[in-house]
Amino acid sequence: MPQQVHVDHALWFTEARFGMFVHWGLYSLAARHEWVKYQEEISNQEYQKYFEHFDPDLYDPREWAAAAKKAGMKYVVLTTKHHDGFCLWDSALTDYKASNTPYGKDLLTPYVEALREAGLKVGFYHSVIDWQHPDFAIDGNHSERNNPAAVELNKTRDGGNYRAYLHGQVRELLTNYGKIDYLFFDFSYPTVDGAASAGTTFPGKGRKDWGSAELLGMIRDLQPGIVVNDRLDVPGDFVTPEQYQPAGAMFSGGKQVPWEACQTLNGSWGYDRDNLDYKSADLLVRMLIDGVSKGGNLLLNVGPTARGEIDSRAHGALDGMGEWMRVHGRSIYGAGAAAAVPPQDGRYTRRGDRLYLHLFAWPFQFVHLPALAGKVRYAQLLNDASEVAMMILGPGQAAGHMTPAGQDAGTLTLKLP
Ligand code: FUL
Repeated sequence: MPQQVHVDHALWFTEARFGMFVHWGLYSLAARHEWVKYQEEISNQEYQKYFEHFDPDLYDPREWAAAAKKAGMKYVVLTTKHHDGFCLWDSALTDYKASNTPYGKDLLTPYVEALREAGLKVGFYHSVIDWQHPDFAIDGNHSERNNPAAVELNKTRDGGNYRAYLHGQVRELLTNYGKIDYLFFDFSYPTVDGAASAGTTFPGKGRKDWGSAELLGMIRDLQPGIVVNDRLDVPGDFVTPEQYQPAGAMFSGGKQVPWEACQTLNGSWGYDRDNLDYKSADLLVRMLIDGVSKGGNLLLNVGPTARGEIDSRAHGALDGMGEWMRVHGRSIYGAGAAAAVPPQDGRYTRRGDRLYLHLFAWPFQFVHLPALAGKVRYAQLLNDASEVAMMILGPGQAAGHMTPAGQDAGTLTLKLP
């Protein structure tokens, strides 16, 4: 059986397997991708209209928590600040925050309270990129990358000031909201020069120097139980492959660590009104199974609307997953990779002496599991605990006999001695 990799100080994380990512901020008003400021090169002045109209009257994080729970998720991760720099909490270090918009209030307190009430773990996402901060260097990943004044502007931008701001804000987040279980930083990258600023390197100004080791030290002091991802240029507790399903084990700093695939419902993280390209609940379930079968978690994203609601399309996907999780959750929570090689179009997950065989396609009437011949005590479908007959066909060959009973019945529980 492959070794199950976990975070030593936070077993809950790999037990949980399934969480909700929430991308929500000013870009939810533009409703066409969270990178809209960058993609359309919107100036701070033009982007200000979203700040002035930010008034999410339907914001009720208890509804988010209920939707996450119903879907079978165990934790939620909210964007405290995305790359546009807008802060959802009442930070003392900036005016660019929810409490200064027409909404006029901190959004994080009700969020953490709602999650705790629902028994969900509390996660924060925090962007180290900041297109609004006056000391954040303008480079090729910046919304102002083609600003003709970028080179001049950069001469006075001081990475040290930005670093102090970043550290100060993380301190606020980890001091003012009680116990925080999870932190997703996003993201450090190799130097990318913009068109106008090509060739500028900001010597001595600490460009993209997040002071990561010191920052991580502070985080561990403030929240010893927290799990932190690895997007700060230093090894983290876990890694966050983005919009793909890893093939197997993953590493950070040379050490095998838990991984969590973060995935969108429709390719955009922020609310994207006209994007109709939603993954089906069926596909999402397969992605979750696939991840767990390789030892990973799934962090599935929703992008609430500017009014603060998870829309019906996202609810549809979550509810569909919830239906599956209600009866199949025991093959997911606390489960991980198994040594056995699954049949075609199948995946194994394992928890203790239970081996779960998830069949993505019906193999007509029989599933052949030669490697398990004589090793299975009892076999049943997971959804209804109905028996699945087993036959030893010959040397080294075992078959489970199934009568297909509908698409719900795709998971077999194989009880091992
Ligand atoms: C990326 C970001 O740039 C996306 O907007 C999103 O937040 C994703 C989870 O991480 O790197």
